Amino acid sequence: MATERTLSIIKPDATRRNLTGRINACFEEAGLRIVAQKRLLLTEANAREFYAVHKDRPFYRDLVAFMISGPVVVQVLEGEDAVARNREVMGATDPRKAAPGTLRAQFAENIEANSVHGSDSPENAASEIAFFFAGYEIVG
Ligand code: IDP
Ligand code: MG
Repeated sequence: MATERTLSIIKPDATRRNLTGRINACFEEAGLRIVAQKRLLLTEANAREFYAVHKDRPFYRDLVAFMISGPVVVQVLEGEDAVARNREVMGATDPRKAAPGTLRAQFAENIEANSVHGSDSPENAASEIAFFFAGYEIVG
C-alpha cells in the first residue's frame, strides 16, 4: 500500500466543544500524520462550492449553514492508505450507525453535526486538498 494524503475537516460542532486536540490524537494514534493544518471560518461561497456534489440533496442548505456556523480546522492527513484509514477512524456518517470507538460514535451530535469530514476517494482527496492548501503549506 502506498503513502497517501487525504483532506480532513474538524467541523464547527467539534471546534465549539474544544475537541480539536482529542480528535487529532485519534488521527495520530491511527498512524495518520497531520502534515498541514489551519483553522478558519468558511464563507458561504466556500461551503457551497466544497459541498457542490450534494447541491440537489434535501440537506444541502442546512449543511452549508452548519459548516459556516463556527470555525473549522482543515487539515491534510498523510499515511498508508490514508483515505480509507481516515474513513475508518471517522465512522459512518450517521453516528447511530458508527462503530464503537470511531470519532463519530464518540463525538458526533447528529447526522449533520457529525464532527469530521474526510475525503471519500484518492481523486477527491487531491481536489479537496487543492481547494484549501497551496503546495508549500503541506510539509510531509
Ligand atoms: P460523509 O461525510 O460521511 O462522506 P456525505 O454523504 O458525503 O457523508 O455527506 C456530507 C455531509 O452532509 C455529512 O458528513 C453530514 O454532515 C451531512 N449529511 C449527510 N447526510 C445527511 C442527512 O441525511 N441529513 C443531514 N445532514 C446530512
Ligand atoms: Mg462525503
